[in-house]
Amino acid sequence: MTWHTTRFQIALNRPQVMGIVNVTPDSFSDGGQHADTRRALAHCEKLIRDGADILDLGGESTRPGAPTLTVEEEWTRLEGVLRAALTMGVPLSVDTCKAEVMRRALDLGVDIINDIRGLEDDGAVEAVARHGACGVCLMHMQGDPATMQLRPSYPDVVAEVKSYLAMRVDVVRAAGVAPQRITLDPGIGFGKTVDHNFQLLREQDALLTLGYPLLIGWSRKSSLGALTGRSVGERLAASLGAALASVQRGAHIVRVHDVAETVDALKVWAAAGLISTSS
Ligand code: 9MG
Repeated sequence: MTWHTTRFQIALNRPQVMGIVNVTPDSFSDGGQHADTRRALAHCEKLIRDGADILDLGGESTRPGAPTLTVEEEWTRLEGVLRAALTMGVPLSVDTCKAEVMRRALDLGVDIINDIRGLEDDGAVEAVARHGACGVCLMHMQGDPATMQLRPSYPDVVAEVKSYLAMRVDVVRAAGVAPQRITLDPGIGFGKTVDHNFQLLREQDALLTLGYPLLIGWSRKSSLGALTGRSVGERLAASLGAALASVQRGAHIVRVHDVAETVDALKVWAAAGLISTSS
């Protein structure tokens, strides 16, 4: 299986580690946009040294209560980082929901659009389809980031996530996006309780039957805090456990903050013969 993206055909015969780069202002620094750009680029370089296969850059936080940005605000954060990171030799993903930000990023040459809204915003499907080659990650979310954790509810979370992702695949394929460009993501923590998230992990194989690579993000999420009683800064071990469990259950790409530790854990998992290198 390979994931076709703008510049790279990403082989998925071993799990890929997608490193998270938040291009958000540093609340402890008053150095302005240039300082934030420099800091984000230094983080990109670190994650690549740590073994990241893919970088995922986002300018707008998806945490409940985080402010929403205009296109110009989001693009001001992203543009300089994207231009420089495009020379770093690894596939570059942009985490955005806005069609105009997608268009601008794709015009610069980014490889992947990662959309927590499954390309539901006006013009998003068209932006990806028109490009002709970029990869795309379609994620499930119930509600929107501001309110999604107030009262998530499903008759059957796995069935609902699966049918939503199948429906979004139909939409993007009908717009002309080739299947090799698509990955799917159940959206751990996006409009889901702790039980919903762990049910999705236990029954992840139901999503694999859709026939697309799975990208999963458990890193530091609050369900791990609920399970372990740990604060966000103390969730490394739980994040590694969740990454390994999701890979064991067939995930192709794990989206993580702690790249070096995840790469090491996956090496041990592979040496133990627990990772199939054929599918
Ligand atoms: C942006 N973002 C935050 N969490 C995420 C997750 O679990 N998956 C994807 N694809 N994107 C995410």
